[in-house]
Amino acid sequence: MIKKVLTIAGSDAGGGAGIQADLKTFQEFGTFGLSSLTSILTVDPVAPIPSIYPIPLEVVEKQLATAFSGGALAAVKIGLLGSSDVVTLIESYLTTNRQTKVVLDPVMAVKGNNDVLQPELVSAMIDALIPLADVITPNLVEAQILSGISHIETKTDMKKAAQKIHQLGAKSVVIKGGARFPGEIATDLFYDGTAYHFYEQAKLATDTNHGAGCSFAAAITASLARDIPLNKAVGLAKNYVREAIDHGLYLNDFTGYVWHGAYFQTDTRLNEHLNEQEMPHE
Ligand code: PXL
Repeated sequence: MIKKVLTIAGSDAGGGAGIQADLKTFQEFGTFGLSSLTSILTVDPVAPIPSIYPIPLEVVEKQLATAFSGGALAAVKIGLLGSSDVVTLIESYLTTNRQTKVVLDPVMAVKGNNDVLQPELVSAMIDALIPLADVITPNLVEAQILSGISHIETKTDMKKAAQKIHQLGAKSVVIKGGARFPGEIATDLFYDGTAYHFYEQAKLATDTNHGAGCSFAAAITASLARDIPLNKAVGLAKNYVREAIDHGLYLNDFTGYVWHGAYFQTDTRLNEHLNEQEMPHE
């Protein structure tokens, strides 16, 4: 049976991050994607400034009721929330449905717009969602906020931060070093409460990386739904996102998105089937 995977997140009208990144990634990983939108994010056509429009709470609730109408899903990813009211709602759906395989991408800032960095949202996330998360996937900025370690600049700092975040109640922690981590190596750390695993690759020179964090967490979520062990899921997600960044595309002069079809070569798959087509008879 095809596994059903839900994303609870914001819509990125540009198509590279948020719900769009999640659904595209779920499909690439051979899972059936469902979505509950918490907000809609638009970008200014002439400047890299996003605006965030929250979805009314009752509409978020109706979407969650739809998504969970057949019971728990194979896995759930949580991304951009927008308000702390949504946190209580999500907590109640996850616990009522005894949802397992919950991946929390603790989105606290969107490039160019810090509106989501509300302190009450961060504390609601810590109180209600982190204890329900099987995996939490902070980037460096989010890891600094959650761990209270103000500068994460070395692998030792990363380990300390992962340990602190693990103490908040997430079963596993994956810190995304991303472009911000100093040096030439893109470094991610996976900590399951006992062992530390580093994933290291040379950084790419391209800046088509919008949507990388969402796609990474979505790839882990879909892999979990498919019963892939976490240590392999993280490595697969990293390779998937690396190819997506390497083959990214520009929406306009200032926003470069990752291409979700790169790793599994979606574009050439169609051609193979096209070649099998015979000319229709008259
Ligand atoms: O990458 C964080 C993020 C999360 N969710 C949505 C976004 C973005 C970044 O743009 O648009 C909807």
